[in-house]
Amino acid sequence: MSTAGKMVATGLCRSDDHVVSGNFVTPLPVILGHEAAGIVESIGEGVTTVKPGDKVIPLFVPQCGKCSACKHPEGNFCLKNDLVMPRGTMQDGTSRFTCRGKTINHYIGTSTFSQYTVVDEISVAKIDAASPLEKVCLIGCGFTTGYGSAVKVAKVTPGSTCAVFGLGGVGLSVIMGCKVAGAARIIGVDINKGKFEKAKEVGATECISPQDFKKPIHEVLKEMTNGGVDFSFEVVGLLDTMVAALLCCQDAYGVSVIVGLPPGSQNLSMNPMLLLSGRTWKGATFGGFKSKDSVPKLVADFMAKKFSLDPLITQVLPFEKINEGYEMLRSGKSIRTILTF
Ligand code: COD
Ligand code: ZN
Ligand code: ZN
Repeated sequence: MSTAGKMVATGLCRSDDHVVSGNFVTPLPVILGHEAAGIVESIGEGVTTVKPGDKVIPLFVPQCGKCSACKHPEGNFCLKNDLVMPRGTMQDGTSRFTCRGKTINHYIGTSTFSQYTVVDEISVAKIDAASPLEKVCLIGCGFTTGYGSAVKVAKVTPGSTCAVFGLGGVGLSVIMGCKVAGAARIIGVDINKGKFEKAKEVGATECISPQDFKKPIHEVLKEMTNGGVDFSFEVVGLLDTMVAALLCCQDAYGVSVIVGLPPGSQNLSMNPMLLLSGRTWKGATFGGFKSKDSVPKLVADFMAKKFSLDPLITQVLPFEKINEGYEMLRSGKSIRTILTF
């Protein structure tokens, strides 16, 4: 049930870099890359949902449609994922990549840093034939992760107040989701003030840096919002900001969503009273969206101009300049670099 595809565009996401730095462990050697769009070249036996020539987006969270997570109306973390216990293979346990005779591992079912890749049918979605692949590739990870965290996981309500910690590509996408959901106040929080302008461009109503205050940032936010925000989002990937995000939401009804993943396998300790007062603490991968069902719909929403992806794209480079692209991400100078093949 495999699909071979020609890559057209791939985004540079933090998580690929987490493999390079050792913070996310997956079998090596590996072809990284998971935020992409391409065109189907050929299909294996039994494949029915895509055909050669289709424009597609690979899905780093698959949707098998049969497991308990896929069958539950709210679940999206398909049990066939290769994120929790990475095997670095196709679903059948094999690899389709070699280099000078040596087997190369797959990466979370996608491996998009390659001119061609092979994915399982449950790890690919067909999208609108008219869609610009060098933009909609972002729907394969960063955009959807952030946007879904607001509209699907938190279920942001019209007129509400939101706080977003971390204004990278994912945080900006959270802001876009809050805006589409009708939030009245969206407060961006980042230690890099260079991120504020873009955040405001996509919908933040105000931005603050924790470094400008003597008080802890959650206290500042509580004061700014008469007792706490309705929805908060942690989009940095640090334990401290996870706690700050939880603390800054309203004690009795605030909802806090963890989007970031801390380095290593760090644990948090927290006071249960923070939840007994009525808060909700949530988290999700890929914005809580069932991937194969939702990606085509998100592309349709993009084509209908419900949201723009342009603010997320700092630069488009040829594939060969991948290291230059990662240098920009590491130094905080870029939001997303798109590589084209
Ligand atoms: N307080 C506030 N902001 C901070 C702090 C802090 N203490 N420290 C850093 N920041 C800011 C940075 O200045 C930066 O602007 C922002 O936080 C982080 O942005 P980026 O550009 O580094 O990263 P993103 O937006 O591309 O991704 C961030 C995530 C945390 C979402 C990502 O790294 C992650 O953990 N993803 C979740 C795991 C996941 O879903 N993986 C599946 C495939 S991605
Ligand atoms: Zn499943
Ligand atoms: Zn990603």
